[in-house]
Amino acid sequence: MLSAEEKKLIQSVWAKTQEDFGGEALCRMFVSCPQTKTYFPHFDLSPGSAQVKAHGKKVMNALSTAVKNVDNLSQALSELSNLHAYNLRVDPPCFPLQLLSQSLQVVLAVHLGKDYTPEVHSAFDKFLSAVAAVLSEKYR
Ligand code: ZNH
Repeated sequence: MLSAEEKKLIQSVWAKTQEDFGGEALCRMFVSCPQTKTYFPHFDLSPGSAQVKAHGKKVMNALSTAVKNVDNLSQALSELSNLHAYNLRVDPPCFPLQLLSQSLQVVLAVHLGKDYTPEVHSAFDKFLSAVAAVLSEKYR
């Protein structure tokens, strides 16, 4: 799992993120893997869509909760994990989850510039993998 140092890096860098990073990450995911759009048939997915922005905020808020509860992710994200496993059935779970994590890392790198050091990148990569593992742990 994450070292104390990595947790500190994530917390300090998370404070520099903005809600609209989520929408940007979603847009990147939709472009890099158009198949992921099929989970959002009820959304307007055109550039600048208010629905994508709103959904991006929800994702960022969920990640804020995860950052605050990094030692207790399973419990903190339990409801979200149920939602993805039982209702949304994002399948196969690890593939789109990884795509969104990668998209978010690119968004972080673009916006944070030199603050997104190799150490921060590495810590975020581990953190997002841990979140993805929790979101997919209830799949059967
Ligand atoms: Zn998800 C939803 C988060 C991934 C798909 N999500 C959701 C929400 C949240 C989230 C918070 C909201 C909930 C409520 O409302 O309650 N996700 C999340 C996160 C992640 C994710 C954090 C990672 C990291 N998802 C994902 C993916 C996909 C998805 C990858 C696919 C592709 N989700 C989804 C859907 C939904 C959600 C479809 C629903 C939407 C609506 O609204 O309808």
